[in-house]
Amino acid sequence: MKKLFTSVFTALFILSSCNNSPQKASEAVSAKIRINQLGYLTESVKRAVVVNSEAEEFTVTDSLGKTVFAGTLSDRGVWDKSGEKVKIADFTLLEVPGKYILHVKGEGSSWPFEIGTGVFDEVSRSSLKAFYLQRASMAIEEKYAGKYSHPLAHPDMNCAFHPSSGRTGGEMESPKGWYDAGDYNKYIVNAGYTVSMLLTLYESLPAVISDNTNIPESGNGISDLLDEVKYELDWAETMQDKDGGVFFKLTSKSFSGFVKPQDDTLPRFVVGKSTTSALNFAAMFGQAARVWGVVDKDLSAKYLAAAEKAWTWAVKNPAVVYKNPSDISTGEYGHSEFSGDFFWAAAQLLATTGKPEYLLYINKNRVSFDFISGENWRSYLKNLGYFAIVLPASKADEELKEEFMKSIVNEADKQIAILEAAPYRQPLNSFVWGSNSDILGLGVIFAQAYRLSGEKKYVDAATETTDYIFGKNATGYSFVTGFGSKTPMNPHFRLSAADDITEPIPGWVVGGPNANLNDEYSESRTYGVVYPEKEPAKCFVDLTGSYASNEIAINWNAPLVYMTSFLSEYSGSLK
Ligand code: 9MR
Ligand code: 9MR
Repeated sequence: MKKLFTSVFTALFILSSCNNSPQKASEAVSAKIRINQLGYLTESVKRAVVVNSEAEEFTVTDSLGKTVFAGTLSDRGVWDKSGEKVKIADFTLLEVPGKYILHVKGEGSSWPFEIGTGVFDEVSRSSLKAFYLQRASMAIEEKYAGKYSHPLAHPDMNCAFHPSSGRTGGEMESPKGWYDAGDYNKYIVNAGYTVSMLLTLYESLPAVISDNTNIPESGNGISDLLDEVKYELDWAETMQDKDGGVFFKLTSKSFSGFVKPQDDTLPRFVVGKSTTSALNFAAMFGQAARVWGVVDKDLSAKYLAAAEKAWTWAVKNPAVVYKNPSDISTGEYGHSEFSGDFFWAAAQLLATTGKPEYLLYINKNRVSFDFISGENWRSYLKNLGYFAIVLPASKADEELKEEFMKSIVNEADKQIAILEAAPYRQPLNSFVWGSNSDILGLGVIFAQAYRLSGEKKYVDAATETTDYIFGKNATGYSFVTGFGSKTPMNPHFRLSAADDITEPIPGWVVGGPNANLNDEYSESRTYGVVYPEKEPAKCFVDLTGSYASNEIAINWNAPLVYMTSFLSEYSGSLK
């Protein structure tokens, strides 16, 4: 492949000895150049976007200021979602590891970026470590957390049953688990997607997360990813009722203030019980039973029994919708169309057990594999079911595996066509609450298609999709805290807002552009924020008040861990 391009390469590649043009000290970083601020893998596609510019050329300089590459900007037309005239700078052929800056005459320079095989290694570890820092009910110690340490908070040892749980009076212990997001609550619906996405990463690329990410369980001989997931499962287990049903959430009655976790002393309740919480439980424990089957047989058997009890409950109670009772105002994760939830749980249980009853369910209730934007905690579940069926460890029959593989690859092809046609060369066209997790979820589809087909075009699509997250987007932000030059400094994140440290906890992707402006200021909603720009792909504001564009959440970070780990692994550098 490389040989084929030699002539183009020589034409574009200006050797440093012929043309030395060190960056002018006065040249400013241009907001019109949108680049992956972390960088590009050595042998991957490398593209940046330049907006609203009449320029036709670009150059790239190395760390000594020497021009090492020159190219033409290609016109991509106007993007209706951002209102910008878009051009693409393609420097794929620059394959020398190093630190670089891209320049557009008359506009300025890009943020610095790197080319190398290890570009995503640190963020892959950090985005998983973020989950450790999100743990409830234990002291987060300095030796693991550095300056982000804090004392034990939310022990959750005396949680009263709210009447909506179906129990009258009494309390239970419900410790451990991760805080859901910028708030300090714990929700079964959302834990399910998150656990399943992380376990899917583990099952697809088992060696990807080592046993040395510096968490308390590091060095125990088990991947830190599994240790981290188990901390959530330990909590989720407490949420199963004796009849197999599963309580919906463990929360205070309303959201706490922006206080340190140890200062949030609002009483916490066991709230609700729904078909969705039972199915989230059945799916995550059904999958965990498969994963722990090779790590710990007893635990695996216990997980499977719990999962099947929850499944049975859901089959008997197929239409129990969760709605916040009048005295509860924390997250609702509410929906009432459960076919995707059922399909996902049945697929996990089929992949783990091979039992005919789950196959029968799947065959009678096929839900198609496709990408739907928004609310990944419910819209993406069926896709996680497909990923389970096609795993090497899956006990589903070959015919079903074949069919599901085709569905995944076909959808990936459809999304590549969308990416190719989009001015920015990314596949998302709808920007709602958590849009960054939509982008990452699309990336996971490409990564799965690559696993199934071995075709490089899926890695390229995954790469360009990930570039969006790190800065090749209409806001110019690298959306992951602590990674890139222009990153969110004020996420809607209680742990970070209350910790007296300027830099937010690193490794979290924020929700991203949200054209629904759900938190915008109005006369009736005096706590809202003002969005400076209103084009859908630009509806983002780095303000603590913006919970609808700038919060962090476990279900948004799980696919970030997936994508950055996938690319690290692909480049061969992750140890
Ligand atoms: O802080 C809350 C955040 O974690 C949730 O995602 C969000 C939506 O449920 O709600 C936030 O809380 C806000 C509440 O809904 C309305 N009053 C202002 C609160 C934030 O300061
Ligand atoms: O991620 C959720 C998003 O899809 C919903 O539209 C939104 C409003 O219901 O709630 C989001 O979830 C929040 C949850 O309710 C409470 N914890 C913070 C979550 C992230 O904003």
